[in-house]
Amino acid sequence: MTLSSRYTAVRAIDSHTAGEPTRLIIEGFPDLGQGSMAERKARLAGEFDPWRKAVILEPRGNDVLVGALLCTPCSSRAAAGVIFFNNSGYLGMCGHGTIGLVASLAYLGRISVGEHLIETPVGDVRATLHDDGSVTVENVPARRAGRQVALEVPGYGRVCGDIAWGGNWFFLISGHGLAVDTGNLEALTAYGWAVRQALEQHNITGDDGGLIDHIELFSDDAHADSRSFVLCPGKAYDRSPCGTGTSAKLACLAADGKLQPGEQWRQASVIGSEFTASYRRLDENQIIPSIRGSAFVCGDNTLLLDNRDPFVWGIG
Ligand code: PYC
Repeated sequence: MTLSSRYTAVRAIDSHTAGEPTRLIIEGFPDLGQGSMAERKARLAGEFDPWRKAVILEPRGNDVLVGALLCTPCSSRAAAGVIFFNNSGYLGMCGHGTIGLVASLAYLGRISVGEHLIETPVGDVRATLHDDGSVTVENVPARRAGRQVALEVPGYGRVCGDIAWGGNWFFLISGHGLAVDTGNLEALTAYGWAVRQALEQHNITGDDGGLIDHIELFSDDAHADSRSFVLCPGKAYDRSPCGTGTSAKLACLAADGKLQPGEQWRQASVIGSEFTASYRRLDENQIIPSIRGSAFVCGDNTLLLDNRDPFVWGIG
């Protein structure tokens, strides 16, 4: 394709995993050097953040979209490196995004059925592409850092939840009294956002001082073991059951002795899509979660950045 010098082209493979979209950037972003994924993420955030906004925000993207920048890995044993981002910033890991990455690499003919090592800013993960196209992600170690932490939330009163790491930090709440249902999204979002702000106001963080920027609300489900609503950092809700959120949930179930190593857990999302999950124990405090789900490629796009466009770097 020949483009006038007005345009910069960015090639993106779009997919969705259990309803949650991933935009995999495979060409056109600035060179971030040869450092670790954590170092490249810091460089992207510090020097080239407008590129994140250009591909994620309107008019090219939307608040729900999660971006994944495909990177050459540091290790020759790895199939890929990846940096995840969204409408408000950067993620440590992303479970649905890793499933989308693997489905997209398979679509491109770059990987085949089998196990693949993938480097992320918070550690290496193993992804297995199965014959039926589904993907299992063996995530970074997950742990519960706080049990039934009490919090005063303006407008809602005392709220208790667990704090857990699953590749991002989560606050997990069960006794909230809200219907986890697509008919109740506004109330779920308002509640989740109020909890998120209260956590920040009270300086309640992960055990490494990390911001707790994902809120998970659970309820029973007619088919799965549990149904969840996950509020993401930029106030959009996850259409999938959230891979890192399901990992955090497994860490809490393991810590409470409610799920044994190798036992299967079916986690449904608020829209009714599902991941199946299990874990193996790493040590007394940490587990290695495995999350299985399916992604579908839905676009093979060339995004154009026009230097005459007043909204070339996104709106907002
Ligand atoms: O699947 O881990 C996940 C995720 C994080 C944010 C949106 N999805």
